[in-house]
Amino acid sequence: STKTILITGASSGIGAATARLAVEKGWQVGLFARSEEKLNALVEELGDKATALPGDVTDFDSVKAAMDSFVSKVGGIDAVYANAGTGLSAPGTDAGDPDEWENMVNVNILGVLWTVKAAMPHLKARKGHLLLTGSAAGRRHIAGSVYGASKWFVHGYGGNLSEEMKEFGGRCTVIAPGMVDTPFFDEPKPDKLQPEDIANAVFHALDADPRCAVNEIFLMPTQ
Ligand code: NJP
Repeated sequence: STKTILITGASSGIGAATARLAVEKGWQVGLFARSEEKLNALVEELGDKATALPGDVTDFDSVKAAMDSFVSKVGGIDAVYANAGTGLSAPGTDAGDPDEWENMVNVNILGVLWTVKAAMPHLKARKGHLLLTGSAAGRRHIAGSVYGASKWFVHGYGGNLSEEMKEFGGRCTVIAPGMVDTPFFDEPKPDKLQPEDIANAVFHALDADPRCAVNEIFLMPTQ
């Protein structure tokens, strides 16, 4: 039967590239993000295998409603990709902007928690697969990065979830990319990773034999 995946942060960059690859592979895809207009444009491009699910990851009820509405349309969820995230170059010292810190905590930490909580009943029902977008900055120490610290949370949480999800035969993968050429940056980055590279990594984890848990994928641009 047709596999299904719900992707957060699907309106651009890595999320949109993963949605395109999923549709190419015949999956039903739920596209979650705030910009309804961008999601509708993507559905227009991808056709009836895609469903726009506008919402905000910082609001648990919004994520839960989207999961429930996707399930009532496609029957269940095999995979959830918690990919929505925001990066601001906020210094971690007293020079940091408290509003930027709060926004990163809300989207990158709480947003992932709410997504996982809303996803879990559906993933349990199908021995499903959870994927999280972490970061190379969530695996190494770099200067000026409350962003990196929020991604260290994602790696810690995802690793623990890999253990907890064994209880029901589920799997969890954290993807740790270095710099990817997406609207995350104002300038194009043609030499860096492309969003399709991350989409391929997502499907490497999803397509792995059930005996194989791909817990973490670290990808860096060669340049
Ligand atoms: O960036 P971008 P990426 N509720 O800006 C959505 C991580 N990462 O693809 O809500 C729901 O194109 C936003 O949609 P909208 C990064 O930290 C990147 O590069 O409509 N959705 C958009 O679809 C992030 O976790 C690099 O504005 C919300 C998406 O998130 C992930 O990769 C390196 C939202 C962001 O797409 C995807 O980022 C790395 C909310 N409250 C990790 N707030 C890199 N690009 O170099 C935002 O290590 N979104």
